[in-house]
Amino acid sequence: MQIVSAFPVRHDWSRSEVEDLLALPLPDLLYRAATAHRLHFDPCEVQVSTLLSVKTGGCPEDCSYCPQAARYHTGVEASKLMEVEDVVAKARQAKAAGASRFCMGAAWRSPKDRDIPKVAAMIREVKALGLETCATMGMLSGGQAVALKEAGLDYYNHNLDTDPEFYGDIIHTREVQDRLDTLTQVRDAGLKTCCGGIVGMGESRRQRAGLLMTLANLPAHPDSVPINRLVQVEGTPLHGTVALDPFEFVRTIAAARIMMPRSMVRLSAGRAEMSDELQALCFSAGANSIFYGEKLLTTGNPDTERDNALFERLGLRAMVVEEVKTALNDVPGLTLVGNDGGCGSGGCGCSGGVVNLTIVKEQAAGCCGGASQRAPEDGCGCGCSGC
Ligand code: SAM
Ligand code: DTB
Ligand code: SF4
Repeated sequence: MQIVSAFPVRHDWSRSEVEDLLALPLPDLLYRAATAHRLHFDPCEVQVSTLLSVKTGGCPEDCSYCPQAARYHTGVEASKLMEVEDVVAKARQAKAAGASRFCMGAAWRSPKDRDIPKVAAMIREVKALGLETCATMGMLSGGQAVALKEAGLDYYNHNLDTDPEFYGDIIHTREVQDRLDTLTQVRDAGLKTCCGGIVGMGESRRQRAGLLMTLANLPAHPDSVPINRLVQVEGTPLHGTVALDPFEFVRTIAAARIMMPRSMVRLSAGRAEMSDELQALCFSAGANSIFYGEKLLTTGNPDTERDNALFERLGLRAMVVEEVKTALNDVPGLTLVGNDGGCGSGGCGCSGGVVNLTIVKEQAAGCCGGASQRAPEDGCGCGCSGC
């Protein structure tokens, strides 16, 4: 029996292929993304991370979107690296509120070696609470990445932020290659990578395709892919940028899900300005991670009551710990089978799906194997007795 997956993990995407994906009719794009999502995850589970700015403002970089760049007048006051016990107290609160991962952010171009012991102590103590740990602190040397790993760091967030072709329009104080070099140090140290970008910075769809292509063609797909919608902050050069069509944002999430099917796709910054309906579309398009808690780093996030109510209304559950589901191909009794133009059972009369795939699970006589992809309790809809 030929075993295939309609969503192989690929690292050879071309820009035009991604543009074609982004240009699909929305129902087709959402169907493909939702199918990819279900192959690797429970679509009703959302991983929940909480962010804390452990060193705020005063950053020497000139990222045009960022309220923490010292050169812009955004009202963000620079502060020193927080004390370890204050960080741990915040992490304890985040855990009690239901977060499974705690992400510590610092407004640095890169940490100084002298900062590493204190950051390592924060990581060790947060990890000891039973939380997954993540840090985002700018560029790292190989030695710094190893030191953070040894302290118990699970993830390092370092975004590519935008299409390499658009990068020079947004940031002038570093090159894309600097970001790629840090990602290499992070992977080489055995850390998991969290890497994504921002949309809504005035980029074209072609440039959104370029960002997704670059992320998916990294040597390993990032374990987490944050898709941020630009939070427009007064005083930053990007304040006043024409707002992105919300459906373009949904398309970006869906394409990320299809292209990086085993990664957590995070509906990241910008949720405070999104309607519940837009967020619901994003979850349906394959987003399965959020930042939870009233604040991101310096800007607002939906309050926890609003998020709890949203999860309740949508029937979503928070993952207790991030537990990336085993690929279906690894589950005993379950096989992915190529399915050209029909469900493969023969004579059941169904037309097959848009996605060239049948999931066969210890197939009962007369069953089409669930090719119609409906929920099992509804029956497969092909006239057999149900899958
Ligand atoms: N300084 C480090 C760095 O740049 O990697 C870590 C902190 S930086 C604030 C982390 C990420 O926040 C950036 O890569 C960017 O994707 C995101 N970010 C910053 N300002 C944002 C904004 N106004 N809207 C959306 N995302 C933003
Ligand atoms: C990411 O991709 N987005 C988060 C996290 N990683 C560090 C940060 C969003 C920051 C939004 C602007 C602010 O709050 O300062
Ligand atoms: Fe500094 Fe990071 Fe903000 Fe850029 S995004 S200005 S590097 S804190």
